Amino acid sequence: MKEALLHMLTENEGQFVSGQQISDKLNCSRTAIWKHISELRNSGYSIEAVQKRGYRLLTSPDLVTPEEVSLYTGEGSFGKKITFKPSVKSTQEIAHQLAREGAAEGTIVLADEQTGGRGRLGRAWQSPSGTGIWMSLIMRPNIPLQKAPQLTLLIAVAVSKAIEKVTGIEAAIKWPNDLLINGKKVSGILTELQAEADSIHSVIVGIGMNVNQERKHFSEEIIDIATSLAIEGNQPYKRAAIIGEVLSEIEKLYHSYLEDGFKVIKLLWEARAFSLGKRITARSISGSITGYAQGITDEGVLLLEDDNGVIHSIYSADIEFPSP
Ligand code: BT5
Repeated sequence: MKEALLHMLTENEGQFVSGQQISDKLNCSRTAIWKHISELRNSGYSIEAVQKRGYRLLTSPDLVTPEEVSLYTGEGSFGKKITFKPSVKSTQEIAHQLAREGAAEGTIVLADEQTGGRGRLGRAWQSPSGTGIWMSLIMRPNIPLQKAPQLTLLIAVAVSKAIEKVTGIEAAIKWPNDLLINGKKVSGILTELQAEADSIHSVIVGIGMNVNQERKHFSEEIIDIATSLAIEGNQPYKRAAIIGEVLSEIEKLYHSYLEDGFKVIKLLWEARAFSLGKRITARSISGSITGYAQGITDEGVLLLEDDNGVIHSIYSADIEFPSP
């Protein structure tokens, strides 16, 4: 009801919507409308109420609540089901639980703040309140296990496209999961699987994106390597609008991927890749290899040619750029 009311006010932003119109459309009493208007105001929406004219939405806050995000999720099925928590340890944990309980593909978990946000290999992901997008998406692709890394690349392309659409800024992809603007990390992706033998039950895609942080918000540890959309674009952005765009790009690419395979995604990925053709060091638990990044395979594996001309397939690693 609150969500439907907000939809009505937003569709008519800046215009009055009468109490009668609202109660006709939403089939509710004037008292119920007033209660929801008060709740919206308490959440930061500025709504004018004028006798005989009705209600008018003046400004809305930068929230990632279901009612705000649903204004931007469009017709697709990704983001139709939203679980929102003001503060959580990690949205991944909640999404894993929901996936085990049978949550539908496209379900998302959002938090305003994560107190134990995680990156790959047990690393931490800084997720302060009110500034970024901390989201987990449940996917249930019917693909063999070894093709799962393709999904990380698909998500990276989608996030890069969404950033470009909303801000006009190009975000390059550093294999496999970093999005960089001017060489600094603006977003990271964590893909985790629930699978057995060769079958995938679900893929939990964690997307972290720095949106409205200023430089002073970053800790010492990441201040030299991190950036935000607001820093790069010199203006604040609405997180809910970006979430809507990210989900819509993911859903479009995902349908194309399920119908036509990885080829198109591969081309899009390569066009945005930051590390291809560059001299890199791939560091993993089994050691490190330095050489030139040649490209990715149809499976999404990185090919690295070392100084002896041997080509290595890199499945999982951190990429660094060695000093010459
Ligand atoms: C990643 O890991 O880049 C994946 C990050 C995924 C975060 C999302 S948020 C929603 C969901 N819930 C979670 O708990 N996680 C996912 P990795 O490639 O391992 O990068 C981690 C490294 O990035 C850290 O060791 C820091 O150096 C750096 N880092 C940490 N926080 C950052 C931030 N906010 N912005 C940029 N860099 C950061």
